[in-house]
Amino acid sequence: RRDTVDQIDLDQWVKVWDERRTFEAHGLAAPEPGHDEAADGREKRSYIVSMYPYPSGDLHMGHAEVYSISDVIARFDRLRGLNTLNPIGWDSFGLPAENAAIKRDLHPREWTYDNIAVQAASFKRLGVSFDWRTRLHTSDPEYYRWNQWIFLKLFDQGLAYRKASPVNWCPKDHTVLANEQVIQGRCERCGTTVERRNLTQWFFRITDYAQRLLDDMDQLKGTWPEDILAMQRNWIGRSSGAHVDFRIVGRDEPVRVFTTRPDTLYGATFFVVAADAPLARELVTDENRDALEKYIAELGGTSEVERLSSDRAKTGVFLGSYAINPVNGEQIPVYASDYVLADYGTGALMAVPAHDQRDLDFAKAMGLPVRTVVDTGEDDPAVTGVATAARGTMVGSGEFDGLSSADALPAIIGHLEKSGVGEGAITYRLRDWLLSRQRFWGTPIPIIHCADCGEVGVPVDQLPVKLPETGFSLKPDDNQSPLGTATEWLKVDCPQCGKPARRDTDTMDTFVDSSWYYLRFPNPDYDQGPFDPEGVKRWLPVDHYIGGKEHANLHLLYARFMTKALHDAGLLHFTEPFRRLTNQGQVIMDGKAMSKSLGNLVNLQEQIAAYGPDAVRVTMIFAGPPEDDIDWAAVSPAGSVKWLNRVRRLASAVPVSSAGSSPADGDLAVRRGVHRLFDEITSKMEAGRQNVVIARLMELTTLLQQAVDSGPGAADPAVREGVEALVVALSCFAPFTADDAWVKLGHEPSVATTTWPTVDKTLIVEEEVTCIVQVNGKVRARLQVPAAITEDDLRALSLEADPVKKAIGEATVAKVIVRAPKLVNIALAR
Ligand code: ANZ
Ligand code: ZN
Repeated sequence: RRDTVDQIDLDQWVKVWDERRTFEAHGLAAPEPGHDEAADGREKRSYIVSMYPYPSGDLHMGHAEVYSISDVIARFDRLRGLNTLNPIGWDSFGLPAENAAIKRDLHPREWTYDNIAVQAASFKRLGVSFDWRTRLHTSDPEYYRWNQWIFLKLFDQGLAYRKASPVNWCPKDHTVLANEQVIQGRCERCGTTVERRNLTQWFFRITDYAQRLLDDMDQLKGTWPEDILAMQRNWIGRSSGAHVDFRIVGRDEPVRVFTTRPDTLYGATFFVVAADAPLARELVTDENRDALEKYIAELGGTSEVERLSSDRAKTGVFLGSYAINPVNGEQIPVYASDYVLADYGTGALMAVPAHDQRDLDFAKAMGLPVRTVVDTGEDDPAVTGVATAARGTMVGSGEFDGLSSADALPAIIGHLEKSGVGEGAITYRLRDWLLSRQRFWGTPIPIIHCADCGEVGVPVDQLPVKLPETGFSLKPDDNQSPLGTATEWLKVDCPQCGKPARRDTDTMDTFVDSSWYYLRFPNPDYDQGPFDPEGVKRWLPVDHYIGGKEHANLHLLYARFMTKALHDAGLLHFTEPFRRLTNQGQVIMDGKAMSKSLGNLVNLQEQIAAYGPDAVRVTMIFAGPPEDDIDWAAVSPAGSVKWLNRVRRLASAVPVSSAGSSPADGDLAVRRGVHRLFDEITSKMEAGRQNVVIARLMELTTLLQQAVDSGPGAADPAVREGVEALVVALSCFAPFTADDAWVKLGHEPSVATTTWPTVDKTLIVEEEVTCIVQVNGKVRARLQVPAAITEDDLRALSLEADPVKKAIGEATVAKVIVRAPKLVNIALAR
């Protein structure tokens, strides 16, 4: 196999790197024997993790992007002298393998491991600098055994539990779906209308960690993208307010509601419970039971976002019962509706239509009264149909009248607490993590159900509970868990009493696998626990995590939770797993996401065949900042090929005889140019501005070509110095081309084992000029500025200069005219 453009033997290079173990970290779980790491610098480590792939087929363009970006980071760190670990594994449990298995009547294992082999070969062909010793597959019993171990650890600590709860159910894929997998009432994968079912499911108690998940984001400020932090904050959704107990006429037990506006308590004119919560059936009177059942049957399939949307027409049924407002004894009617969520707050609310839009819409739909209790100065919501949510002055609220609503809020909470009918409260939108899946290709939940002893954990010395060889071929319309059909596998004696019992037939959400995989890479064969404590101490937390934005909520939240839970179990020394996070954009085509149905898929292997792996990688990086989407229709892999060939010709032009010459003997102007550019390349690299680095490397190529053609010539030591620097930096992006050029320059491979060139600062002292700053035509300051200063920088600098500030005084600046670098004119408004 040859580079189609200019004959680089790619396979040969892959072989060289493998044989020389070029990309292996120095010591995985422990230092290599005979190394005093403090002395040889290997103590300075860097752990770069890209979100591991799902083996859905061969690598696609999206994979090429994320691994190109993370590989640049890893290669740069290695060249900077950091002992760098860049691991690879596969997220190899999951639904597509199972669907493929059902279709072809082969065990899901076949499809999965075939695809892994294909992807592994493609990674090598792309020249990604993984340390292959870290390789793991989550579907290996040696891996999922530890999912089970961790599950049992959480189970023992009360962090894993089972409860019945309404869930989204896809009747075609035959599984529970998370809320975010339901798009407009349909299954994200197959488009089937989702049903609501009440199932008994396993949960992790992530809500116990809600506040810590919020608080610990302080550790991530500045190193995680702001929007991701905002999304996490939103997802956790902290609200503060009060719990209030409403008695129900004719019932002993009160019903508790959560409200963020206890100051509006006197304005509650009705009461609503979630139609799909058991409470609705408890509160309904006999006359209204049929109506409720009919309403419930019509629900199903509506996503939470839609249910909460204020655009949606409100529906509901009267339950025939009445709730008593604890502050004024008023009896208000109780309704059931789907705009109240069963699993938020308490699944019930006091409705204040004057001040809450959804309540107002419901009141209008049902003809219920609207009573203003906070005067905001706006028009009457009963007339306008627009609820007034602002703060204001209390009215119609008994002893609290005349107070500002801000003062009334704590006063009413105090009143509730004194009377024993409520208290200040904080709720989180975050729910417990539903991890049960009724699918085959996942980690069996290591629980045994015994008629006498209940839920009993499988003793750890009996782990792993391996998947049976049968059960995967269950058709999606068969109405049970696939593992439930493995009749022999199911039967087991209770570990506590020895009587015949039954294994749990659910498997785990694959987000369990990915919540801790980065802990296992330093020693993927470790068999004394899920991860090697020495390896973890050595590499964790992850220095830089790279992956898609689609994981902004769940995966990252689950990984953060798991880290904290394992920390609390005494197994980890840190509480946040990822120090720094980068989310790459998507690869799109003509402005649209690539998809089979749109017919705009770009095939990675075809791109590699046409342009070579290096050009594909360079094109990915050069297309824009890592965070931005790449429109493959707007880029030019052919242009990248041309540039790479120019670099190779340049390297060939430099005579081998100049190897080892002293750069100090080189042409000064060329050296200045090279060092100035390389200084910028280094700082942009540190800042993660990879696309800008490529642009500067292209400039450097041109500069050096000119030096060869019309400057001091190819044999000048300054040219060699520049070309070597170019090739070293290039190795981060185009490893095949760089090593080929490195050898042409007369060196031993691999360029990846050299070091990042250092910039001689004395060569890049900037030229300075004097800039005159005028205010209304009078010279107020003379500033020494770099000759290359930008307009924006110069404007800012001038406005900050003390004499200029003084001259401006209280006046308003009307106009600033900047003629960089020598003149700034400031005009004041009169
Ligand atoms: C009375 C009230 C008056 C409310 C008012 C708001 C404004 P956040 O802010 O998102 O936490 N609520 C309570 N439980 C609910 C549930 N299970 N499903 C849907 N809505 C529920 O929302 C809290 C507010 O949403 C609560 O405060 C409650 O309405 C409603 F002028 O109580 B409020
Ligand atoms: Zn038992």
